[in-house]
Amino acid sequence: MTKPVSVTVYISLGSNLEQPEQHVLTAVEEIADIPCTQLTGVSKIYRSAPVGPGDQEDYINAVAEVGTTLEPLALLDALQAIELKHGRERKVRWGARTLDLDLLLYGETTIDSERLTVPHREMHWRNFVLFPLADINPDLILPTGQKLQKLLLEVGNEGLSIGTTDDRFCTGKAI
Ligand code: A4P
Ligand code: MG
Repeated sequence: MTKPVSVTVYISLGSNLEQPEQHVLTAVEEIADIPCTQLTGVSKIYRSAPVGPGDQEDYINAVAEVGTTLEPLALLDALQAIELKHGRERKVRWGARTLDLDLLLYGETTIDSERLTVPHREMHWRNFVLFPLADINPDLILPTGQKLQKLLLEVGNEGLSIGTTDDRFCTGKAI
């Protein structure tokens, strides 16, 4: 039997309710525990101005890199199970949330199905996704052919700052 091939996947983490930093740090550990999946990188932890409706708190954001042999939908199931564990309620699109885990990139694969769009459709213009991604893989080229470095210049770092005093997540270069 041939061994399943491990795919490099990037997952974004976001939280702006109930001790958001704690939700994000715990979720990193839970992602590391997903079956058939190894955590291979974590960005610095960022604080970002909210994008979305109403008067929301700032978000804590980060990106994790994993190698996985899970198929995309099986991985999405695992990520949504972690969101539920954190008391995630889906009420308002882009509304406040205890934990949001988005599948940014699944290797070079492009997916456009009812449950899953990959690359994540908003990632190209969100500095709170692109800067953490660059902490892990600065030379990344997206499946669309876009260079991460070029996207970073386009989006700029407005509203974004380093969001933790936990020195495990403060080691990369300053933005
Ligand atoms: N879905 C499709 N593609 C994906 C994907 N690549 N990854 C589907 C994850 N899910 C994907 O998501 C709705 C459905 O999208 C899922 O059931 C899944 O089948 P959701 O998490 O329930 O809803 P949502 O998160 O409110 O909507 P959406 O459009 O996914 O929002 P985003 O893009 O996740 O944005 N501001 C700051 N500063 N920082 C943030 O992290 N996050 C958001 C949420 C808004 N504003 C923010 C931040
Ligand atoms: Mg989401």
